[in-house]
Amino acid sequence: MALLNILEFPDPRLRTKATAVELVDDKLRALIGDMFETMYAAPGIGLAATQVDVHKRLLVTDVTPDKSEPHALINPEILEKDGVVISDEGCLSVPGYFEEVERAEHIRVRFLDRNGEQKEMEAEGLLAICIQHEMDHLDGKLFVDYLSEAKRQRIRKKLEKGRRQQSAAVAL
Ligand code: GNR
Ligand code: NI
Repeated sequence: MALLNILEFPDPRLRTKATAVELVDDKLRALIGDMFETMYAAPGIGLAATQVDVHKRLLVTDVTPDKSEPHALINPEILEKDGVVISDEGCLSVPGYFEEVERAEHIRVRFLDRNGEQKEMEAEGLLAICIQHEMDHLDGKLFVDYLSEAKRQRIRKKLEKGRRQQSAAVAL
């Protein structure tokens, strides 16, 4: 297992649209293992392959505090959505920022599991929000895209400034 590097906004690679997984094999299962390890270490409640610079339609999530409900969703598709919820979202690719985003309250999703078997799952609450957030990543979309241009630019500038200061500190 290995920890993977997480791309950060405004890295243009986060804008890549992921393509469908063609084959669920041991290599993909190894990537899924590394993505869970990276997500739990962060710590985070979800991770999309896009964030680790793999442009395949694959996401992992576990919204429990005790790592008890890991889900790996391959080629996920939303079949139904209902209701509207607004909640504060964060993103491992936009570290340190939390802003309100509107999502469907309840979703039904079809996907392949890590054995390549087709499954359907209903989700609500934080799990539904997280799956929608991760599926956006697979289309090159970030939660900051729902904010005003001014807010998004402010976040980008602060992240870039923080990174410049970090590299200057490391050079000392
Ligand atoms: O860890 C995460 N927390 C979170 C909180 C509210 C809404 C969405 C998320 S997903 C995020 C991890 C991440 O960036 N996944 O792409
Ligand atoms: Ni994210």
